[in-house]
Amino acid sequence: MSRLLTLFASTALSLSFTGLPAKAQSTGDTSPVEQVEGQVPASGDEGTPANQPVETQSANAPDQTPAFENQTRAPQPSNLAQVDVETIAEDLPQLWAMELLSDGRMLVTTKEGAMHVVSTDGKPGPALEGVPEVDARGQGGLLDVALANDFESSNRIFFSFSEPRGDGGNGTSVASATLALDDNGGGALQDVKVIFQQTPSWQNTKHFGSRIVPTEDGNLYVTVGERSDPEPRVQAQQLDSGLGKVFRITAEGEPVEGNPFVDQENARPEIWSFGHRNTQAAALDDQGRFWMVEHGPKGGDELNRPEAGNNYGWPVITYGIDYSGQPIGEGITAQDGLEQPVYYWDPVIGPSGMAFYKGDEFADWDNTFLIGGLVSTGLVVLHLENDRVASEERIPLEARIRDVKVADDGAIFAVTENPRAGTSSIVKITSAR
Ligand SMILES: [Ca+2]
Repeated sequence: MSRLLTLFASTALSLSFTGLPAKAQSTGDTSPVEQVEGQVPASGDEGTPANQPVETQSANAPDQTPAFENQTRAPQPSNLAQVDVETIAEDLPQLWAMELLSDGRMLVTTKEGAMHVVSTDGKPGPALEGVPEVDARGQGGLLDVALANDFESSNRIFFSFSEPRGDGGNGTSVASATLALDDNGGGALQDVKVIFQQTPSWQNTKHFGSRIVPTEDGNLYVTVGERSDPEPRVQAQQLDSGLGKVFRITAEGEPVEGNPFVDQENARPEIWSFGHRNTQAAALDDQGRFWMVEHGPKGGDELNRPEAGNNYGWPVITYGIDYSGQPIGEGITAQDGLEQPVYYWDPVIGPSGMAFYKGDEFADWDNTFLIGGLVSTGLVVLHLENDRVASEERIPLEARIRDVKVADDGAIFAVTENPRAGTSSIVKITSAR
């Protein structure tokens, strides 16, 4: 079932989308129907030469100016990667997240609420037993999955999901479980325990986040959304609300000692940073520092490296505009006390899934972040220098990318999704030689 396709990052794909309006865009995190309507790949102009920005479409907010050089539209690197793309699994149910197991199998979550192990030849095993009920409407579902650092000995996993909380209300929750696999490709989650609940609950189907990033000391960064609607949106700025935050919790769901607001009254002790919109891409760098890419409004996706207690601005400052065409708030992009993003995209990439690249397969990609693009329909490769973006490269994959992982040998695995068909594929990306 393998298909091998060689892509040249800057030249290979001439994507034909005739009949679609040239500037149509959809956010990566709207409802499933909107997600695929009128979408134009933002994978860049395939004819753009090296050393020029890959993004050539008009900005949605052309009058906004970056706060520093290369905060947006950084040039492509001099050497553009050439990749081979091999489909290793297809016609899977629509997936949300993937973890690579040490034997080459893949642990995946489906948006509708199941967990499977996919064999090395691309076949999903029976649904694992013990997955709790999820609210899979809209953007909800079974979301991220992460292996504990001691997974090889403990079989412990963490996963996040849109938890039904009664009366149509819901919220993002994180659970831990022990993965007990059988010899038939299936198995069960045992000792399932909800360790953390984002509150307050809200009655809609939008902006659940979420990613779980285990740290070396056994704690977890957890990203969530601000539930999108005007009323909950502003709670991203409120320390007594769990909306629009990054949390740092222990493996038991407790606030980590040393969190910035543990001693502050009327503040949630689990909060690490705030003023975030909706984050579905997050990873540690090789120094163990936490980075993430959040979905912005129309033209406002942003890369941040959240530091303890800092305010990342949403919805007071942001790049881009509302999907209605109106400004967000006062339409400002900077304010004292609010952090600037390291980088932003206008138009958006629709970020989902993120990995720090380490490995021999792509020598030129040392010290890069790989980011899945729902809207850019490929991988975004950010080359870093001194914690800023030095160059941006795109690997078009002709599909919405939901998650990205790097294997020990440096090969890259990307999970695609097709919300209209309710299907996903897993592709393996290696260097073309
Ligand atoms: Ca921000």
